[in-house]
Amino acid sequence: MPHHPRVFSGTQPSGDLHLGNYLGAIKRYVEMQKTHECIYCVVDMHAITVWQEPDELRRSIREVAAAYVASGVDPKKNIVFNQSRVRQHAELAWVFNCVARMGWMERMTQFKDKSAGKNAENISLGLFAYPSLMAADILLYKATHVPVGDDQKQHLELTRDIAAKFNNDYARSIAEQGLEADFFPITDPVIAGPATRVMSLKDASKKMSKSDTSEGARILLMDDADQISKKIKRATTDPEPLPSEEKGLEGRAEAANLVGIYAALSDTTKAAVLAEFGGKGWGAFKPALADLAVAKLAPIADETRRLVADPASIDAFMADGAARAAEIAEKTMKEVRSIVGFIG
Ligand code: AQP
Repeated sequence: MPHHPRVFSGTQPSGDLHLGNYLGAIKRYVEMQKTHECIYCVVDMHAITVWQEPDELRRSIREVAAAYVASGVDPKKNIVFNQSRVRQHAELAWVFNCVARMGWMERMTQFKDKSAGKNAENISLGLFAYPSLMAADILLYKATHVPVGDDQKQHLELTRDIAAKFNNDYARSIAEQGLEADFFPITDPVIAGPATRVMSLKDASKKMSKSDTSEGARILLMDDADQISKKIKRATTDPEPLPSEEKGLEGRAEAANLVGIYAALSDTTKAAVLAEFGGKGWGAFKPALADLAVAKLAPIADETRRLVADPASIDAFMADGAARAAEIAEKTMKEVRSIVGFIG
């Protein structure tokens, strides 16, 4: 039997949300709730794989949950909660730590990047196990679709490998329990649209990221109009005018990035943006992009601020979401415990 279609995704409360998080993930969460049953998590357990000040973590958890809602996620129709509240995430992650192979984990490029250089001896064990916890987040809800940015593709492949190995290693036990042979679904990543990988405004060979030391490299969801305009104005570009067709963006990473951002913000395609701006210079395009970004982001920032001013209401919808999530999670964990051979 095919698995019931269900969407799961999450964002870390590990710093200020930026345009990449919004266009690559949160905006897509909003779109998918129109067609799917959705579970959106604030992944606080992932956040502590690198050090987080406890007060700052609390603030950030509420801000990310508020940003989901301010962007248009409906916490009544969907489930919105913070990960640590549903203990089964940690429990399933342990089982998956025993399913995943060291060789698989060692190939994860995000881990290799984050553990490279002088930090090598001082990184947490949790950072290495991060993708196994991510597989648990997704498979706990037997999610079939996961909207993410392009940087998460390899982690989604690992999730599929873990699901397949679990289904295979425990095939006999799964059958004995009277459960479907494809106990865990082979989840599809949903990486689509014109901005699956938003790049740094200062160096288009690097993705826009929370941990970039250059403030000017990223637009924050909470930036004001002035900051947004300045950052776009100072974004690195080449001297050529914009091409009229997408093919003309080849080899022009900065231009491709800004056109992709414009397309995603205005819910259109890069081709349509170039049909409008082809032949025009940056002096025309950058102010138009700045106006568009301000028009789209300012209402979200205002609404996020309004919501975080009342933390009790955020905690209330997260508690409600967690209770509904826990029901699904416990059903899966009960099955997993008996499949594995645990008693009780
Ligand atoms: N630049 C990006 N373009 C498109 N999507 C992106 N995402 C992140 N950066 C971009 C997507 O946002 C979602 C949440 O990401 P996360 O906070 O869980 O983790 P992250 O990828 O570690 O975020 P950062 O900002 O890149 O943090 P650092 O600097 O710590 O590495 C995911 O769906 C992600 O794909």
